[in-house]
Amino acid sequence: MHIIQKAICPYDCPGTCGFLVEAEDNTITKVTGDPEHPLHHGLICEKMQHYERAVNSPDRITTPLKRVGKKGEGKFEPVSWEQALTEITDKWKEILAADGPDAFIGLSSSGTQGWMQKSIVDALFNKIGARQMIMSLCNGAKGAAVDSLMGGKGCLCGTELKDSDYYIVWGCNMKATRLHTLALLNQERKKGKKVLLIEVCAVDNAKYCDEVLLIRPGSDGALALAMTNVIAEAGLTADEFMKDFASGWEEFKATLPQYTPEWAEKITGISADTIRRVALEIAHAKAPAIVGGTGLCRRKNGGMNVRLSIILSAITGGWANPGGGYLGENPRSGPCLDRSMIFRPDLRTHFGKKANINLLSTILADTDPENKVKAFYVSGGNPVNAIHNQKKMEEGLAREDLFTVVHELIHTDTTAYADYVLPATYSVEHTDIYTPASFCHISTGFKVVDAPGECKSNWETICLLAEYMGFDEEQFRITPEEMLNRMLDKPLVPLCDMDASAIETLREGGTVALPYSDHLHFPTPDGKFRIVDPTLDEPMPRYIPDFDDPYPLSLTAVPGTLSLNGVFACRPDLMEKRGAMILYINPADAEKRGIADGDRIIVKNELAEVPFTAAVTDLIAESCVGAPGVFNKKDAGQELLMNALTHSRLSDIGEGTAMNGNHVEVVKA
Ligand SMILES: Nc1nc2c(c(=O)[nH]1)N[C@H]1C(S)=C(S)[C@@H](COP(=O)(O)OP(=O)(O)OC[C@H]3O[C@@H](n4cnc5c(=O)[nH]c(N)nc54)[C@H](O)[C@@H]3O)O[C@H]1N2
Ligand SMILES: Nc1nc2c(c(=O)[nH]1)N[C@H]1C(S)=C(S)[C@@H](COP(=O)(O)OP(=O)(O)OC[C@H]3O[C@@H](n4cnc5c(=O)[nH]c(N)nc54)[C@H](O)[C@@H]3O)O[C@H]1N2
Ligand SMILES: [Mo]
Repeated sequence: MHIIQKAICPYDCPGTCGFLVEAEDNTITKVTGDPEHPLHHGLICEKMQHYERAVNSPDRITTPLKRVGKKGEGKFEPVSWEQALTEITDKWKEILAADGPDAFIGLSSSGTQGWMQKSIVDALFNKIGARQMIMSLCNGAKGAAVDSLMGGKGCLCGTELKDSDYYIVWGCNMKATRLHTLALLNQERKKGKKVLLIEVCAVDNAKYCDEVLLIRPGSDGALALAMTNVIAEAGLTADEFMKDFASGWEEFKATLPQYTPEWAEKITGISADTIRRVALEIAHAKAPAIVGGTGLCRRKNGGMNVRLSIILSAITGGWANPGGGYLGENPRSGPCLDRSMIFRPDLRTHFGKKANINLLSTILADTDPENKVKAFYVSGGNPVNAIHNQKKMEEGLAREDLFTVVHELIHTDTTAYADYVLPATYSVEHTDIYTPASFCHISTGFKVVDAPGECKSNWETICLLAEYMGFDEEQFRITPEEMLNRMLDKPLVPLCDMDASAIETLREGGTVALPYSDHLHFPTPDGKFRIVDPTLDEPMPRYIPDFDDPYPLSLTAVPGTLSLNGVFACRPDLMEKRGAMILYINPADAEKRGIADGDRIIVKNELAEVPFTAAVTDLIAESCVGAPGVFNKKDAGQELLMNALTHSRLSDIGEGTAMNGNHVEVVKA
């Protein structure tokens, strides 16, 4: 039988794209963009164009597996679900009885962004009372900056950018992570609107922008302060507007004169003349918009960098005009459905230790009897390849007294350490709800085909584990389709105010556009844009530097255009096209070290020495080196990867990742 069905991309991009799946006799044959998607109109990325190659991959795990070799060796034998479930839950019961729930860590990571399949895993962790995870690996500091300034609401939606008249793409690789925004900006550029890129690594995006400011890593706060000062000095700030809109503007304005363009030139490497010129361009725009990525927030000073960039976007009053503002995250005007019906915070009775995902390697390697983790459950995650400090991560995972279960689609360098591996499903094999980080829409996608072999979705797997644990909550006995119906029976604002056809669309599988949020009033204590925030350690925005490490080059993670973290490692076509593990380095930094394009190099710091191939380019800032993509050991052809060089350290606010705040030296191999 031939069918065509609407589906939604489950991955962790800011867009949740819509696509059409064609299937023949229960096998996916083709994937194309959904031209009826109300916001993306059928544009999908190169990775998803052949999603069927991932779903039909011969490398999929299709039965439960039990470890037979040493930890890390990746040797398994197939076992039945019944055996796996019995042995896993017997072990969990033993650990919980002997060591209590703090000995249990559960990681429901970025594999799928679907509400059902992601949050049901958290429901089980809540019921067990597992350590409470702080999931701040993407953009903890950026989220905290948006919370501080705007009470977490009021960002632009991606489609509002059509009305902006000046674009500042700030620390965001649009080509990799925001294809729809790139397409929209390409269109608007043709009308004469300017796109300015502020980047440490402009390799992928320079050609789509009118001007690139290559900035020294982590110095964005200084640039924003100097531009704000130039605009204030020129008398171009909208002081009357700011009085109503913001709190703390006059106090902050009084601090600005010290931040001259000459001061910022020394810190940022951008000339004082350029800073003046660009600041005045921004001041004269009616509705300037910042497209704010995560790059500048993944640092010790990350939250401060983001606060200062958002403040700059507001001071000329552009937020009052359509298209003016900050595109960051969570632009919606309300939660629209009650997600807690799935993750069930009310099931938690033990509120013990917390665990920050950025510190996971240190936590797993800790052998102090008071802190030791004994059980680790991973769903949709790959800590060995993707999380900081690879050597320590493997040291922890190799512990004989750590019982690890990984629910996965394919073998990764993390499954190699598992005691049991359980076979998971692709998004087209289960039902889910999706909301994007940077647009105002909500979608549902229903199961299209049956999963191969004995694969089970996160939902089915968690329900079985709950049953074997003896948990009798009804939550663990219903289907995701039933849960979806229950949630749609009780829609929240703004969905409940919408036409009944919106709910119908979601019941059938499709996308509903939600209203934009209010960009002038915020759920902060006084309803205003909070420039000075007394609840923070640094209430008054000012310049603070990044980590001061003993190595000269700042190592930055650049998102791979042909991968999404480790997710597309199952696609040999994409991995071959991507090629070897390269490191972008500026010609001046390369020359100093006698390095030429294509040379084998060693990148080192206090944590590790990792081989790369040098890609010399003047599109990366001096004193910065950039490593695109997340690799696994097989594709890289080596044991140590980029995250062997990244410390487990946190940003200034939001307990966020400081993935880009690491320093290295580079030498010829
Ligand atoms: N193709 C693809 N898409 C992805 C991903 C992927 O790996 N590949 N990952 C997904 C995930 S999990 C996430 S969280 C999102 C992230 O997506 P976004 O939030 O949109 O951020 P990125 O596009 O990763 O932007 C990071 C950019 O910041 C730059 N940068 C780094 N440090 C600095 C700095 O100090 N100053 C400035 N000005 N720029 C800096 C980097 O060079 C990089 O280009 O993307 C998602 N989409
Ligand atoms: N060097 C470097 N490191 C990075 C980044 C970077 O750009 N460069 N990006 C960082 C960011 S922003 C993030 S969010 C993290 C991501 O870190 P992780 O979430 O730990 O890593 P992913 O590679 O996204 O792993 C997701 C895994 O989930 C599996 N999966 C997919 N769908 C499902 C499903 O439905 N069920 C189950 N059980 N499994 C599924 C996939 O096969 C994949 O192996 O990496 C971070 N680390
Ligand atoms: Mo992420």
